[in-house]
Amino acid sequence: MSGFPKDFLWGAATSAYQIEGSPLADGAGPSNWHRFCHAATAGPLLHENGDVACDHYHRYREDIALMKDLGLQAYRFSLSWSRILPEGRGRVNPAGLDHYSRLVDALLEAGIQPLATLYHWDLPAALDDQGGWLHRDCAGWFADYAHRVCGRLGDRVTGWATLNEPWVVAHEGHLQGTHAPGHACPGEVPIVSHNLLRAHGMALQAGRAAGARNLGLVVNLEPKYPVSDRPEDLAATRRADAYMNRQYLDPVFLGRYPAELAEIFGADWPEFPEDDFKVIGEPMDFLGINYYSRSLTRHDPAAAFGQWSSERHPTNPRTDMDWEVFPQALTDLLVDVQARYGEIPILITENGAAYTDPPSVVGEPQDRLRVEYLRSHLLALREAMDRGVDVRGYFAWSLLDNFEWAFGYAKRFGLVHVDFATLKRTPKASARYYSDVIRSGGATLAP
Ligand code: IFM
Repeated sequence: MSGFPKDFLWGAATSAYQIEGSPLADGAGPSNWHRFCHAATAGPLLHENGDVACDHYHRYREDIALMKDLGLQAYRFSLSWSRILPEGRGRVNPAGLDHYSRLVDALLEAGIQPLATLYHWDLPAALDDQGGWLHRDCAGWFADYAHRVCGRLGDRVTGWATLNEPWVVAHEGHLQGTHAPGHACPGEVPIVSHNLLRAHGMALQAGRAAGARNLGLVVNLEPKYPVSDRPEDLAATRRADAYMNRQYLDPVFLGRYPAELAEIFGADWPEFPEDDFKVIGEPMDFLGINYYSRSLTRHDPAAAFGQWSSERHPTNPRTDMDWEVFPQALTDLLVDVQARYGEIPILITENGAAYTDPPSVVGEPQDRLRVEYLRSHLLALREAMDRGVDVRGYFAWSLLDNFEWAFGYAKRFGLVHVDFATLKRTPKASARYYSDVIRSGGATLAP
């Protein structure tokens, strides 16, 4: 196997609501996640919220110093839409834009490339009141927001992701009800997904018109493997793959939805205007892929949705999310994506693992399982590159332990430990390990 190319980009990722805290500071409006967490009847399982999180809103300079110390070359963060447009559209809150402008300048001063995500799940509550992603106009509201942000930061931000993981927005927010806005209504899923994809295409156009360069979409891909060779398990696997993975990539690259979706949604599957697919298919500069795990699929006529059930391998190791550790699937999915959709520069925009770090007596937490997770996945990534996949960079999830949505603060994904009582940051062994990998250009990744 060859090493990583010299210009390969090494980074780490976070998102606004998960780390910033102070969600209403300096004129910001509430987001749907702020409201979801504070609702008496819904909200995260642990009844926690992002009010303080890692206080990155105030401590970003300290965090950038940490990134510099670790040798990160790029930092992927998201912008809070409702800090910038408190009502989601119309009036701009200059303090919100100024905050991100300072963040970007501080990153550039530290020699770190800023990669900004425009939407990582925190929708302005005022737009949620109007239907949120169920409202067809939400795509246009998002494009207006993209235009304003790209107009202000487009001269300095080196890469833009329009959306993070549209599948999670639709599935957790509208089918499972475990994420904001907390709906459990299967018929909403295709509408929300379609409006998110339209929003993505329109934001590409609006961002470019405002001067932004290097724009793409971030999807989370979870390869589906059948539990057996029985025809019904193979068909169920195709449905599960269409629902989670191809639902987003087929319209973007092939101009149509996978046929299995009509079968899955039945009478809830809408007719979409043909012209929408021109917008959705607006060419991208890169594809961002988040990879964590794979799942095994079984035909299951009793399943509440789609007639399949998902399983984890019974004996392979799992992370604290109960996600199977299976690096081979990262190689497989990258090879498959390139074969199905053609060559496009790919960034691994998230990859990482939640583990309860053993308490350290002195010094840094010895998170050996996370080190092994990173090592094995970087080797799997390099294998895909050796097989001809055009991967340009890798972002570990996450820089910091943070607010893991419905799981609150119980799941720790950070390379850097955060003591949520004192907010003290302590790099873990995985941070040092990753730092060595970066400094050696991947050469320290012994197979
Ligand atoms: O924390 C999330 C992130 O917000 C989106 N991708 C998956 C991560 C781990 O669950």
